[in-house]
Amino acid sequence: MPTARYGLAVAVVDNKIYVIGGDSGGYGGKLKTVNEQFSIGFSLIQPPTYQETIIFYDNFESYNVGRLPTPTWEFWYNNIGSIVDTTYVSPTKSLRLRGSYGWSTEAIRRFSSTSRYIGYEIYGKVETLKGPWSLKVSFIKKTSPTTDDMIADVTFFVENGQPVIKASNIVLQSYVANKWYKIKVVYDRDEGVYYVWIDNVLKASVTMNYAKPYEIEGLALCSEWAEINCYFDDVKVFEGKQIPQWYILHVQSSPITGIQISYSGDYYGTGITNFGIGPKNSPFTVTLTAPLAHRDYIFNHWELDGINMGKSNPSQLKLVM
Ligand SMILES: [Ca+2]
Repeated sequence: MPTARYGLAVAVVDNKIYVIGGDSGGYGGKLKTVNEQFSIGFSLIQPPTYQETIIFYDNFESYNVGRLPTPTWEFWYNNIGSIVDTTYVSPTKSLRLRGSYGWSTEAIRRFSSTSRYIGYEIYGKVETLKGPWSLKVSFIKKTSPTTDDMIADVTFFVENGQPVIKASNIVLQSYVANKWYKIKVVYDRDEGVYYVWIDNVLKASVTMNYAKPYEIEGLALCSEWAEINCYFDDVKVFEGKQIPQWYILHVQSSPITGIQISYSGDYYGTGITNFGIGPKNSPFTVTLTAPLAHRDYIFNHWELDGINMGKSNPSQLKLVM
């Protein structure tokens, strides 16, 4: 844990530590005086805690080899593909899809949910490294006979000769052909954020502004314009019910205590360091405001886990846990 050696105040949330720093400029313990106007805030976002309920699961074992898995799965556009028994994750079969240039093959399975959190988990692999984009999975909503919105997507690209897996426009990692990857997404429809795991490792939280998050119609498994075989297995869609989480925001100061800190936002009040705000249900937002000066100490920055987060007399904490 970092030590707020020169900090005027430090707030601890879970294992995260927020420090309102003092300026120790000069020798002999004298502190220099600074006058600055501060306005920078910061936020902390972590994956939500929720209780998972499976909406559907499909391992493609119940379909005939050589056929499409219809009518359980719909094919809105192209329909090149079939159930195969040549590669799989679970026990004998998987789904092969192949797009063509200008006309993707998309297998859609409809579902409905009113939950704030929805997610999918799939295993996917490509037979060939070819771009610009090939395997893709996303939530989907049809917008016209030939178009749709793809929401919270994960896509296999070949970009500048390099194979990369992307979530929206964020590069997550590279990939190779003929290897199964486990892809998991949790979409927080109220916050407009989705979280992506590849092979059980959290890779990114992606902010997206989709206007109709509660109008999603289904999950789409796609082989796009690269015209290559893409395979899918063990496909799961789930919804999440949020579990209330209670946290105490600890506001401390070091090396001196007895600093008056005011807080506002979802909760209002003042406290004299060291003190706690809570327990409060997450998520919540508060703005902590430190005095500009206390004795010889001059307020001049906030720290998060020992890292200077910017100069700001008030600082906003947004907790989504
Ligand atoms: Ca299978």
